[in-house]
Formats: sequence, C-alpha cells, structure tokens
Amino acid sequence: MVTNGGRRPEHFRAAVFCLGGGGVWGGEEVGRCRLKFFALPCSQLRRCVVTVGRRVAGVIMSEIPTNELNIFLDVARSAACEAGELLRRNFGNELEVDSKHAYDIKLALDRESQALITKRLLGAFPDHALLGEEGVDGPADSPFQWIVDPIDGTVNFFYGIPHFCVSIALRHQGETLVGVIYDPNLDEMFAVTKGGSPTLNGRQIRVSERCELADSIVTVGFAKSKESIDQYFERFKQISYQVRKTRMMGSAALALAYIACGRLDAYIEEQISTWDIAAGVLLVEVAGGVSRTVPRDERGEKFSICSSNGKLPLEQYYH
Ligand code: 2AM
Ligand code: CA
Repeated sequence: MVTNGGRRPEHFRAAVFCLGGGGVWGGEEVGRCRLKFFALPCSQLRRCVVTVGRRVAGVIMSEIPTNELNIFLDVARSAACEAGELLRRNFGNELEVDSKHAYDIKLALDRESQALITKRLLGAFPDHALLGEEGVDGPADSPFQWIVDPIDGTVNFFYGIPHFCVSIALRHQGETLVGVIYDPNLDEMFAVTKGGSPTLNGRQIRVSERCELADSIVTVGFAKSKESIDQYFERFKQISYQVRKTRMMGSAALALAYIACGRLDAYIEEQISTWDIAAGVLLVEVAGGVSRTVPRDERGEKFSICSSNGKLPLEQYYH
C-alpha cells in the first residue's frame, strides 16, 4: 500500500527509507517517481517511509508473506482446538458462575479458556499483544494484536445449548490478517488469512448466491440494554416482514462463519464487541461477502454490524 497524503506523486522526487536498513531489492513507478524497496528479512519488511527532502511524503506498508501468515494461522487453529476441547469436556457439567447480570453470564471457564489461549499464542509470539473478552496481555505497544473470544455464546453454553465457539483473530497495525472460529460441538474449524482461501475443515467456502430478501435467512441480535431492545424491536419487525426467516442463535462469531459458508445470508446486530466479530468479519470478506460496522463506544470495542453475502439490498440496516 502506498500513501502520499493526497499529494500528486508526479510533483515530488521521493526517497524511500526502510526501517531497519538493507540493500536495494527492487522498485516501483508511482507517477514519475521511482520508489526503491530494500531487501530485508521478511519479518522486518513491514513499513517503509517515503520522504521528499525532509518531509515524510508517504508510507509503504509491505505485505506480510503468506508463509508467515500460515504460521500465525496454524498456531491460532491449534489454540482454538485446545480451548474447544476444554469447552467440550466441561459442557453439561456443573459450572462456576463468576457474575450474572440481567442479560448476561460470566463463567470461570471463560477465564480458563482465555488463559489457555493466551499461553499458546503469547508462548509462540511473546512480543505480540492480546485483547480478549476477559482482559489484555502482552506488550501494549506491539503492532501485532490477537483478538480473542474464549467462549462466544456463553449463555448458550451455560443453558446446555450446543451452539458456541472459540474465536481468534490476529491484527497487524489494526488490519485483520488471520481469523479462526472453532465450534467444538460440530468439530467445525473455520479458518482464513487475508488474501487466502477461507475454509471449513480444510474445504474452501463461499457466501451464498441469494440476492432476494424474500429467499434469505437473516440472523439478528439485540444489545442487552433496555433502550436498545426497545429501539431495535421495530427493525426486527421490519426485517421479519421482508425475509424468508429470521433466526437468533446467540453466537455472533458463528453467525458470521455461517454467512461465510452460505448457511445464512445476513447478520444484523445493534451492539457487539470487537472480539465477537474480528475473525468473522475477515471470514465473510474473504468468502465474498461484506460487513458494515459502526463504532458504538469511544474505546472502539463495541460496534453495530450488518454483514451479508454482499448481494442483498440491506442498506437500510447499515445503522
Ligand atoms: P458472548 O457469548 O461472548 O458474551 C449474542 O447475541 C451475542 O452477543 C454473542 O456473541 C455474545 O457474546 C454477544 N454479547 C454478549 N454480551 C454482550 C454485550 N454486553 N455487548 C455486546 N455483545 C454481547
Ligand atoms: Ca465470550
């Protein structure tokens, strides 16, 4: 990616500095400028600064090589599998409840699952950061950040409904590069890397082809405050008139995974957390769909979302 702050590239002569140094590797024409890239070990070739005289004219972000993404993906997959196994073993057992609110439950197992995932991910990548539903870990200034939901669908889990999952994503400087969603009940592993092929248990998946609302199945979710339930009910009524069926299944991550593989056509939710949707949004995007997210808090952790196969006329639900 090359940015030049809106200036027309033919108006300046550029020099490129690669953070970390190295020899010349190649170049690229941008307008009339020839930008030089530098040969560096792949792990260092992240960011080049383009300068004109003393001014920074732009930044070149390099792609993280596929083999490196696949290493991240493998570690994420095995951490999700291990956490899924922990959930499967505990499903149906007497559970220790950490806290109960009017609309939500937190289990000791949420924390245990996140601790296990953290150990695996930061054990493999100690310089990475981690943001999970149950807290943060690792160096806060790391450009790499794992986004973890150790149980998505905790209420389902607690009530013995076998529809919950583990969701893990990796972001690099805010861009999601890797996502896995593992459903331990069905032993279904959804996995994706940016620019790769999204898969379900190793087989390539794609969003549905349905383009009429009347043919579609849309899953919806409500935020847990009274105000938002009251407000959202009207929209729920409206969409129910338009589509074949609505569903409320209780796991945002699985809703997105199901869109990515064509089981569902859209998902609309008023307020959802970043760890619920980080992996799923990448899955949907790479599988051919689209997701509109609108921030709902200042910390950037809560969003409204309208995600679909990209073929349905859902603009009115873009919040
Ligand atoms: P959880 O099971 O990880 O808590 C249910 O519609 C979805 O909403 C689930 O993915 C659930 O995630 C999520 N959810 C639960 N509590 C929430 C909250 N307070 N705000 C936003 N989303 C929440
Ligand atoms: Ca959770």
